[in-house]
Amino acid sequence: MTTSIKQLPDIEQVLSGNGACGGCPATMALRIVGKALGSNAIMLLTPSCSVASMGMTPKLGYNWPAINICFATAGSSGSGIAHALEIMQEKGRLQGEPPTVFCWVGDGGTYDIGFQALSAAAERNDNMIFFCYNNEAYSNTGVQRSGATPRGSFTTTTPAGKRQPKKNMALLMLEHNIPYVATATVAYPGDLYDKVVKAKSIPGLKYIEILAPCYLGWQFDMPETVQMSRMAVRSGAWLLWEADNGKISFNNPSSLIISGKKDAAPVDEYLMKQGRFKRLLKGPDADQRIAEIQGDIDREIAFMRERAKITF
Ligand SMILES: Cc1ncc(C[n+]2csc(CCOP(=O)(O)OP(=O)(O)O)c2C)c(N)n1
Ligand code: SF4
Ligand SMILES: [Mg+2]
Repeated sequence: MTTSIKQLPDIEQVLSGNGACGGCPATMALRIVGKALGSNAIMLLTPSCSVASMGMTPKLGYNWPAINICFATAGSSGSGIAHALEIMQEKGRLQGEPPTVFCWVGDGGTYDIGFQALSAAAERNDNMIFFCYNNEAYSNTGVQRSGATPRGSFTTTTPAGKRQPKKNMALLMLEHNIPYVATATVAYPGDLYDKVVKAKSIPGLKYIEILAPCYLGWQFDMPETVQMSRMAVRSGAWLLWEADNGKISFNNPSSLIISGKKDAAPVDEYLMKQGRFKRLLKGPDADQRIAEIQGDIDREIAFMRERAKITF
């Protein structure tokens, strides 16, 4: 059974007074991740909102040793730290439970700029948890499009709306044959918490991607962050799933959509809540553009349903 929000531990690894926007989904997600990981962990971050938010030593906003690394290098830097810890253990220089190595990286640093190093780390199955908090754009630098930006979305580099669909990064990671892959989002904190607890117990490379609706980039009212996250799931624009050793299972409420017990909500309502789709919705070809987005979602649901049937 999924852990309820009331059952989450009191431990706080994200400290008050950090520099994130109010209602920041990345920070909310990190708070839940902190409850699952505890304090015995080493954090690696690439340039992003989470770096800009954390402040400077000795007044760091996150209660872990945190290493600020180059954009392209989360995978390789995580591997280096993980191997260093293994060697220290072998030589008896590290006693007790070794710290969990985790990368905390935006979608720009995962889907695009850091993909090569992540792919190589996954192929080697190096021992770390790689989190992608996905706000579907390069938010920290003023909202440019990334490989995670959905079709139709306005960004400063897609002024007429992005023409291409987003890629399915979690599935790409699954195809690296790593032991654990999961998706999550902030409206389902118990689901995220349970997935991180599980990932922590598994050796090798674990990939967890968290949809993080960012009010600034998506252009909605700040207090609606969690609602937006829930609407993404209910419309099927974001599917909650996990894969243990390659076997995919879906989590509620996505499992109901996948099994056909519940229809996904039409995407219109979700799109209309977000200013980043406003130009598209006002254009003369609005109906066709909405149908394209709905088509992307329907195709993804159908594909994941079939992909989940393949087990070895
Ligand atoms: C090599 C390099 N290119 C560009 C930048 C500028 N930069 C800093 S943060 C950022 C955006 C990161 O986007 P993402 O990884 O999605 O994280 P988010 O800002 O959305 O949290 C960029 C482009 C940089 N620091 N280093
Ligand atoms: S711009 Fe978005 S992701 Fe960045 S700190 Fe603000 S709410 Fe968080
Ligand atoms: Mg981003």
